Amino acid sequence: MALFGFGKKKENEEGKSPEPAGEKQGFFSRIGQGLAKTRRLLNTDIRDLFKAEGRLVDEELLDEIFAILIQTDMGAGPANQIKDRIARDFRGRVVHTEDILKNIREELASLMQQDQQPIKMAAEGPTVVLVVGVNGAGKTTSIAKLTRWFIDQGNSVILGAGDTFRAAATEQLTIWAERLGAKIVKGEQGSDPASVAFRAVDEGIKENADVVIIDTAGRLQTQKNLMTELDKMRRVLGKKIEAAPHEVLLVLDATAGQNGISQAKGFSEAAQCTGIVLTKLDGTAKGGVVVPIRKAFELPVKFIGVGEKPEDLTRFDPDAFCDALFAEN
Ligand SMILES: Nc1nc2c(ncn2[C@@H]2O[C@H](COP(=O)(O)OP(=O)(O)OP(=O)(O)O)[C@@H](O)[C@H]2O)c(=O)[nH]1
Ligand SMILES: [Mg+2]
Repeated sequence: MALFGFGKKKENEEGKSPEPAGEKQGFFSRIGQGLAKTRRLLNTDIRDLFKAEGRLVDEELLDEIFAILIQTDMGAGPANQIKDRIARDFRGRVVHTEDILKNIREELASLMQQDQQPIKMAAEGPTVVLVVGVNGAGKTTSIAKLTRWFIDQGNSVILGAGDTFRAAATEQLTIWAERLGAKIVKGEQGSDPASVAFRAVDEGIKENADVVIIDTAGRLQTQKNLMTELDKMRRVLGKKIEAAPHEVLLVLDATAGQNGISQAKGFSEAAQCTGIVLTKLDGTAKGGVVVPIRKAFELPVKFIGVGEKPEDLTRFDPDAFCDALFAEN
């Protein structure tokens, strides 16, 4: 059950490999496309500052670079850090775009570094993943993507439709489950989500499933009763399997920018999250937001979402992420 790197892709229903040009190249083009908006700023806009013969690194250029960096939502501190490094290395010299881009890429990757923590898999029995976050962050879609990811790695998946608040939420997850070939455990609308979580893990044990992923309704940290409900879900899961939930993934919407981060910090602590799934990176030029997220949370960014389709998710790796941002088309 290898859960590292880019995964061992299986063939899809049509018998075609989804990444015919090779896994790594497929990863770059898919993620690169998904990150197009951020890439346009970091790669294209910075290139546009230079002429073929190069440009003198002076205050004007440094300020122009800073102005572009800041638009990615990386924060003023990190943008200054990158600017200072460029100044230190190149001030007073005529340089070419590639020198500067290499510099930015390296500095950015180092700002995003984190422990490479894969999904913590249970030693035996199903690995239980609870997925939490505010309304509309992309929880249910991310569960579809995670399901695809786990299945692609040879794992069987059972889903728990723990958002019993809205009938449409269960319907949405049921459609994904059918499409992806995963079993789903549901409850009546308005029923106790902890009971759905309990039954989902029960089913996972009976079916000898590798992974059980549980959806939850969107909530805010200020909604005390709903936060208590999450606690109850955790407790119930722990009764069934001692170490469960093995992962509590906090889904964050990248388009919410820095505001979203400060809100989510309290949430993450209250729900004892173990990792972040950063969604909607395709919809924003603010891909630099990974930097303040890394600063604010003592949690690794485990996955990123770059679209609405099940394949639009990848493990977050700072170097691969930066390579994709700076890759030439
Ligand atoms: N472009 C883009 N859209 C996404 C991504 N992830 C989710 N979405 C869209 O965001 C919207 C909300 O996604 P859901 O998965 O329903 O969000 P949720 O957190 O489950 O929402 P609630 O259950 O209502 O709290 C949907 O239209 C998704 O298609 C992503 O990575 N990129
Ligand atoms: Mg949902």
